[in-house]
Amino acid sequence: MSEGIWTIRPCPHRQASCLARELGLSEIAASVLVRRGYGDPEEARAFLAGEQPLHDPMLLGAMSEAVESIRAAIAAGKRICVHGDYDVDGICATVLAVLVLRELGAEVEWHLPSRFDEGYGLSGQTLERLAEEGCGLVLTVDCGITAVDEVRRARELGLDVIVTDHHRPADELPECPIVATRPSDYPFPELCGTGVMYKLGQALLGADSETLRRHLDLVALATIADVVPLVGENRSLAIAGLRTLARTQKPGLQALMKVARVDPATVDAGQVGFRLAPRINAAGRLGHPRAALELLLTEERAEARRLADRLEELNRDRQAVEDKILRAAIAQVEEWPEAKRRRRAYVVWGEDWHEGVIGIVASRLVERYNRPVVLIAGTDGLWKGSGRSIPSFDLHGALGACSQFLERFGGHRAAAGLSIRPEGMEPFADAFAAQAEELLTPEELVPGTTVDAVLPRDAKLTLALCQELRKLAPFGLGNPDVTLLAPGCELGDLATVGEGKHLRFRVHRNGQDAGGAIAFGQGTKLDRYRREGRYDVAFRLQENHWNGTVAPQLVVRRVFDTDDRFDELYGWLRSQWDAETREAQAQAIFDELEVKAGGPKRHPLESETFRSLLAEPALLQAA
Ligand SMILES: [Mn+2]
Repeated sequence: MSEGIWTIRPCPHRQASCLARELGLSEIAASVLVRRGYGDPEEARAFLAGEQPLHDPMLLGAMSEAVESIRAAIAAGKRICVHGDYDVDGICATVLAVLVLRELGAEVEWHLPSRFDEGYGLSGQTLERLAEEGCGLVLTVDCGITAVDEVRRARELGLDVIVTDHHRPADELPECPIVATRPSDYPFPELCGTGVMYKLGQALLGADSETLRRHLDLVALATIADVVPLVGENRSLAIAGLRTLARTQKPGLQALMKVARVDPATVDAGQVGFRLAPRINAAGRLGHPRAALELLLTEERAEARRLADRLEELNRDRQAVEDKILRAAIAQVEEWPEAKRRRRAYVVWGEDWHEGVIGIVASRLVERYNRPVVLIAGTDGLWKGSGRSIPSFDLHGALGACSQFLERFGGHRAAAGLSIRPEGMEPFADAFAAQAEELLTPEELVPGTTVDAVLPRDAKLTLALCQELRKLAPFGLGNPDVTLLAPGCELGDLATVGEGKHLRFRVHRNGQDAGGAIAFGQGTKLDRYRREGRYDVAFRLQENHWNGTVAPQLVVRRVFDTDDRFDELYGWLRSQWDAETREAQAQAIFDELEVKAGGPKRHPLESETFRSLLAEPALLQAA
């Protein structure tokens, strides 16, 4: 399997050196910050401290109108129903809204739709039931922005509605107060649904409300789980929220961390994303999300334990269902004739697949095949599909182009859902592949690795560097974990671990041991790496606690073969350093690296000119 290519953004090194001096950082950490757009010392300091500005909640949509009608409803003794969604963001936003409204003395109930009978968003039926039961105001969270007809119907029934949401609006908006990131002049439109609800909470309880700050744990969970960019206000909310989560008083979150084996003291974005969020989502994937909401809301320890155990069980079931579908989908693709496997986008379906997990399986297949994938599950009547894409392909746009075969579709660039008649599947698969054929180049199907810094030859991988890079956390969309590249390594003591699944080895550079490495899921590559040779290792640096000791460890992302021509080109560059008159290309490389005698050393792979000469040696001879 191809390791693809790696790329690196340019870095004005003088700026990095200056930043390193100003903030007392290493050159490596400073260059990562510069490459991520935090070259200005003040901005970098604010970024590291997680002190991005929190904006005025009143700027968000029709905030004052929403606040007024909530206050009026409470004063009139109207019952308020919070209407959420079945995923982590929708559930956390519902819990937060209930807690804020209770704080204001409101009579509150909640409603979460089921993925299976009602589906996403507001339904007319639910609103009719609420009106009948004497509810006076519906507050939507994490949904509602496209519910134009439903809101109209609600008002006919005498039900007031306030929509809070962060999804993309359609051309027409519901006729009611809307607190949403779009359309709005709000300076940071990337909040998740719970983030939007938090701003409404600030408008109702005051920006410095102690109560609200206690519930930042919910905001951190949702912000990380909903995969919104972890920059700007989201970064501040996630950092403050993770701290709140570490000492949360919610019995449900304490119990959930216990069953998920997460140490509250060191909980981070990775543990939220990979351990806590899947358990909260499991209820809604396999059935009704109620158990997850009750867990977050309960004040009873015994009930919290019971619900956490229930989610643990559901999550195990979810995992089993997911593994089964994943294996079946891979088996299908492997059996396809060569021509079909060469398609640039895949549509795969199964009659007995569970529609609650096809989205996660589609993501796994995108990782595996590096192309857009739509997975379709058979149900009575219309079949349901879920697609995931690669960055260069607009999935929602492509579905639009194939819409003649679809009954319904919706979503965005990276992820979308659809429903389809069984007989429409073959022609849809052909049309979808044809779209990808037209829009995707073969290069775009090659996995790319973005490198944040190339290690100089004498760089040491120390615990201090680990700790420095960890200051950039929490990592996620918009702020990925830092990827370093150690070029020209030899790999020693290779062994598989975890029943052959993973690979463990030691990395040697320039004849010195640079550290222990673990490559998750790469056990099958044992023989490839056993070959004599040199490798460029892309990895993230992690503190590894083991047996009472702590040491830096390389968590390997990809291993590339070192270019055969590297030594020759490097030899030429070295001779040019001492030459009386330098060739123009050599001078260009020295200028890009901004190296000078006695200054910080930089690896030539950080120079674009050097990399292009390596890729095309003819360019050097031509000069
Ligand atoms: Mn959401």
